[in-house]
Amino acid sequence: MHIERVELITVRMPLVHPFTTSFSTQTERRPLLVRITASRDGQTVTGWGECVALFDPSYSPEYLDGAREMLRRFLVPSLLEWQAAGRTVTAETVAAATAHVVGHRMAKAALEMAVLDAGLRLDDRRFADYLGVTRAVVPSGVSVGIESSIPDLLAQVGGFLDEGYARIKLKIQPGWDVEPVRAVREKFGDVPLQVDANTAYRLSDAPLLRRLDPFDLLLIEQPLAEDDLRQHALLAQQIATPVCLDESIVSVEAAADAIAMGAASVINIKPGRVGGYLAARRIHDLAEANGIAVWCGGMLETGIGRAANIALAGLPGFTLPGDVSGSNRFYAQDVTEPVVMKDGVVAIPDGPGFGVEPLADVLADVTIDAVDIAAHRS
Ligand code: OSB
Ligand code: MG
Repeated sequence: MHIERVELITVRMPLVHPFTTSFSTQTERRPLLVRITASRDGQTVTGWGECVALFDPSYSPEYLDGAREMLRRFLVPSLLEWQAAGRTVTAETVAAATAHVVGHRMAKAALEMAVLDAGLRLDDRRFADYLGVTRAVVPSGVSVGIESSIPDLLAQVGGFLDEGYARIKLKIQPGWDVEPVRAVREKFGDVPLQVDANTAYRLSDAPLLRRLDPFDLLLIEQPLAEDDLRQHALLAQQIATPVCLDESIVSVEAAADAIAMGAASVINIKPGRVGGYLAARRIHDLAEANGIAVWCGGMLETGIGRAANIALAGLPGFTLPGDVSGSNRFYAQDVTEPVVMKDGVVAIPDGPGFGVEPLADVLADVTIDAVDIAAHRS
């Protein structure tokens, strides 16, 4: 394909309810969308990507303004230079075209994602078909933040269970762990339940974390620090709850190390965190070959990222429900037609590419910044 133009569109979206984790309280999200105009054989299409970096560098080193600057100053120019040198531009070549930039995987993932969507649209092909996914729907789980009281938490969880969500994930931190889990088990019984600590504990907390053993949780996500695979392996030997990694899995290599060390028996795959959907697919394949379950994580995506995640979650190794909830779990108004959760599942979109695009009037309303980069005609 020939890239004509790349736009970096920052949008502002209020959350329907504050989302508190061990690292922050969010009341709004500012996703960065990447719009690519690309052509081939006289046909011109628009491809969309979404950068999952949060506003602050609190979940990962990347953050909104840094990712936008990285794309504007380094990644997009590198891809355009690659193109000007006569090299092929496809989703499969974006990583090579930007390989001289160290790190910044979320920014790279957003660019690769937009190229992937554009390329699939030029081929009139669905992302799910590209992946070889044959399922039409995937189970939908929901991530529930830290609330100010147990009754508030039970009201939230009760609402999501009434809606039909297939699995509940509770955010935990020291002081908000055994009691909320016990309260949810006592009130709602044997529902599929897991917890996410976002690195809030230390290995010396193993005796405390062992108190979660009797609650038969599906998993505990990222209890310890991002860069401490070895201590996760030690913790896994001291608790019965399966250990799942999120923050630690920044690449295919990190996934291979974690599996080899016994640091994780489950992996949360977030395409943005690992550098894109192609790396995400490779981690899925690696995990499947090693008998490690995976599920699709979320980063409060708009309908764009949500649509792509839902297709990815259709791969056979995704044996646990993902954080792929309906748009209304976070947003009163999504930028796309809303993703709808019904009967515990969300449907893989039908159109070419990721099958969704922003609604022009909504996009205009929520856009707070736009950077426009034109390619030189060769
Ligand atoms: O740890 O999975 C996480 C949101 C932002 C940053 C990190 C995480 C999360 C979530 C929300 O848990 C998942 C979602 O988008 O539904
Ligand atoms: Mg997590």
